[in-house]
Amino acid sequence: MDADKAGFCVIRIRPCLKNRGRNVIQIPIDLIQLLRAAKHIAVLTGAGVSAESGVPTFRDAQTGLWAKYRPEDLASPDAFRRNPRLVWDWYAWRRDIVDRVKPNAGHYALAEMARHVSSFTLITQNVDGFHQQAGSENVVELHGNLRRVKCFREEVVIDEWLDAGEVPPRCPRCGDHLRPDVVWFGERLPPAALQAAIDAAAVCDVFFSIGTSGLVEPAASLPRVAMEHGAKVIEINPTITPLTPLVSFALSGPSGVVLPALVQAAWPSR
Ligand code: BV8
Repeated sequence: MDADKAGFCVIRIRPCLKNRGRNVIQIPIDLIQLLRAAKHIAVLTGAGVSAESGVPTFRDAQTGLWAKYRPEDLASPDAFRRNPRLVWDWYAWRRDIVDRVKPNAGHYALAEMARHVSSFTLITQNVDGFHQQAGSENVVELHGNLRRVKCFREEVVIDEWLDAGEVPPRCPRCGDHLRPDVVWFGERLPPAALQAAIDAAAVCDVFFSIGTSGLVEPAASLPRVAMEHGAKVIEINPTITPLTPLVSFALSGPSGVVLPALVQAAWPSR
């Protein structure tokens, strides 16, 4: 544990070769005790939790023909009105990446953590559905899911549509364009999901912020809601974020390495 230049404690999580060459990660005992005593754990995840699966984060530069676009410029209703095909193809490209990779050890460790706590709420900003694929239940999807499609005009999720070769395809009900069922910038979050996230942050005794830069609102305010209600906040991120100076434990490392070690340390499997 070393106090970073900014004077707050960051726990650098690095495997150290200690016993018979097997990687061992040291987790502070007071963090283990906090987890074992926790009654309600709430977790907020961002793109970083899927990075080790091979899904680019929003901070990662876009590649290929998307390199010249900022995600914020494509993920908006105006961008879709201006050029529906461009935005549809961007989501098709992202859906294709997600379809070719798998959840990682971090996703599975969170599904495991839920089995050891009486009350557990997993809130995600991710639209890749990897938490559910890794076995997590009742995942609160704040920003939707790119595997679902809805009508641009009526906002109704559409499961089947006639593929008349038009891109984007048309809504079978009203004929307007179909769009991915995700929340675009400037759009309201699903009220039930947002309320469930705020409620969990307000009652939890431990709140995790994992793999998020904490720049997009209202999701970025959830750790502060938890702090204001007396919860201990733990951040897992290889880089410093605006939240790092405020948390009880800042675990600086990749979530696919840190989370399995944390769960094993707190709830050793036989
Ligand atoms: C709204 C879905 C109003 C689509 C997304 C207050 C102040 C300022 C601005 C605003 C404000 N309130 C609202 C705004 C505007 C805006 C906003 O916040 N803008 C930002 C850019 C300043 N918010 C909105 O527009 C929201 N809507 O406010 O509506 C309203 C209200 C009522 C009625 C009508 C309207 C909607 C926001 C949601 C937008 N949709 N996604 C899609 O995916 O295409 S946001 C999208 O970007 C993601 O879902 C996520 O939320 C965000 C990306 O952030 P992260 O997930 O954190 O990812 P990032 O790449 O940034 O960082 C990755 C992190 O992981 C890094 O820190 C890195 O170090 C770390 N990492 C890397 N590898 C690892 C790792 N960590 C662990 N392990 C590793 N291996």
